[in-house]
Amino acid sequence: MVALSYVIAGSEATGGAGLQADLRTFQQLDTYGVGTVTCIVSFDPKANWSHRFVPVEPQVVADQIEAATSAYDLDVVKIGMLGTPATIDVVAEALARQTWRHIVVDPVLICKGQEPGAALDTDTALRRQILPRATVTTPNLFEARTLAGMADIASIDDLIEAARRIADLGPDYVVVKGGVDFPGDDAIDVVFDGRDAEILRAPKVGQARVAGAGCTLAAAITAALAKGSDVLDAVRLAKEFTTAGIVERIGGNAPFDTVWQGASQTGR
Ligand code: PXL
Repeated sequence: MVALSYVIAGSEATGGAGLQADLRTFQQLDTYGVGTVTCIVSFDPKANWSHRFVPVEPQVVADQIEAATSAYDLDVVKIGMLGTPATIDVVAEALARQTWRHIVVDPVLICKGQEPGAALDTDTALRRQILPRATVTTPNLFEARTLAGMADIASIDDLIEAARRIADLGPDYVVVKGGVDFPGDDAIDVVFDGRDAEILRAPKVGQARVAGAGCTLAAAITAALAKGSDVLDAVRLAKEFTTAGIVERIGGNAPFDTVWQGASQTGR
């Protein structure tokens, strides 16, 4: 039978990030995608494409999780944007209700549409209630600085130190993504397994951020794990998959391009 990949995340209305990117990634990697929507983000083209954010009622999130986990024996899940402390309570309870082979947490911390006070509560809840359950977490540079409490991450040693500190919060594996903002010509990711760090490199594809790259990477890790990969192989495959999708990125009328998940034969 085909492997099942599950995601609990937000909808992003242009389709470039969030659940839409996750489900395309799951499909492209030959897994059956099941999704639970936590919130709806609709960028506002009249206001510089800023985020408009609407949470889904926590009970409706709980209902979706009940439907998904009752219909299928899901054991590998990706957690994307959760959005509010109330949603985090519901998701943390659901994660505690069964055993999971893997929980991949993309620690999406700040959404510009949220008021800063609420966002801080959400960050704290994510750190306390979700991150300790992660088998893999995939912070970007900004999220790594916040979670590790480091003002600056500018060298590979800093990336490793950040990964170490985040591993102390509970996750078994930490993937810190350097991305375009990290100095140098390569997109560098550090994979830390609690003992050793492996450095993954690929030449940067330009200097502009591409929307959906973080979502796609974590979703590709999830799909590879669902199919039985070990974590290091899953991260390596996910990086290749995401890099190919950035090379073949899709542009429209928004001021950012998005990853094309159909670009790669990696992992198929
Ligand atoms: O890329 C982070 C992200 C994740 N999930 C949703 C988003 C975004 C960024 O816009 O909207 C739903």
